[in-house]
Amino acid sequence: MEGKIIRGVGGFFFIRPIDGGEEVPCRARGIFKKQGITPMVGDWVEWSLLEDRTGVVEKIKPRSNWFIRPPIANVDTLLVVMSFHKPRYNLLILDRLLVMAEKGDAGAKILMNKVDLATQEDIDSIRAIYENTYPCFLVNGLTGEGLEEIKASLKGSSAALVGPSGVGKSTLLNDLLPGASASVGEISTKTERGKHTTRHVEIFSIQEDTDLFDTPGFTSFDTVGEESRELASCYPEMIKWSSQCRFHNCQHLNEPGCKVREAMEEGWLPRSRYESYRQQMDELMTKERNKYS
Ligand SMILES: Nc1nc2c(ncn2[C@@H]2O[C@H](COP(=O)(O)OP(=O)(O)OP(=O)(O)O)[C@@H](O)[C@H]2O)c(=O)[nH]1
Ligand SMILES: [Mg+2]
Ligand SMILES: [Zn+2]
Repeated sequence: MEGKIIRGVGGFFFIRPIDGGEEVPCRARGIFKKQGITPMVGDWVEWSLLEDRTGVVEKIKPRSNWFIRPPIANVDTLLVVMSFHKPRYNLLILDRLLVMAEKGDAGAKILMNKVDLATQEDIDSIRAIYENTYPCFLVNGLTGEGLEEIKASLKGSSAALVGPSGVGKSTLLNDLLPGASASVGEISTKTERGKHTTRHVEIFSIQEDTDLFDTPGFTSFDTVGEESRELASCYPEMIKWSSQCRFHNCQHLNEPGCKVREAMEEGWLPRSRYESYRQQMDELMTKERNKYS
């Protein structure tokens, strides 16, 4: 039988059978562990039913893509969620998540939530940075405002809500699927951060053929996976400048004749995007130095 893993808790993977019907708790065959493979939420699998009504995952189908943090597979679009306040958005984390989408060959949409707490200045500055590069939506989790268009655009695909704790991912899921009853947490009054309310990745079917992953938030974020020489290609708006740099292997740091830096200085490329690129480059190059020395 075939199905999709829609959550994993306590050693069980819950599978939604492809032909409908109740979800089935399954264990993974021991062979996966020996091969160092862990089934992931989002995996399409073959499974068989045991007498006690639990199942066994027999085979994992090839993934179209997958991510480590959060651990999710077969995702067409990352819905990168940030809030205007409580917690205040962090452009470096936002850019890291956009890089993650590019690296994983997923589309990305930016959902700026808690628009009720935004000033016009906040809205304008986010727009100025991203509007030419990524679809950017202003949403309100408390009222559901701004979600209709997003919902329509997701039809027939699978998308994941990702972003820091407390930005409102589970709230937005509940708006998109009344009845999902995903737990929603408070914001710490002291730190204005979320409290890690969502603990596990879980898939919800929000309309026909449309899966939405709710994922746990995080407070810190490390550069993962990518290599320094690939980073620039994960900034779509840099590509047209980088092809004009004097050196074909320009890393857009301090090289003479760097058109990317020039574009930033002349205001064509948002400064914050260039700065988050540099920050990640520093981290990746330090990592690579440590690895090869
Ligand atoms: N003012 C305001 N508050 C919101 C909005 N959307 C969500 N919230 C609140 O933000 C808090 C955190 O929401 P959650 O949905 O739990 O956030 P989360 O991103 O799922 O957090 P984790 O599960 O910890 O990763 C809750 O108190 C929500 O009521 C909004 O548009 N405006
Ligand atoms: Mg949550
Ligand atoms: Zn350059």
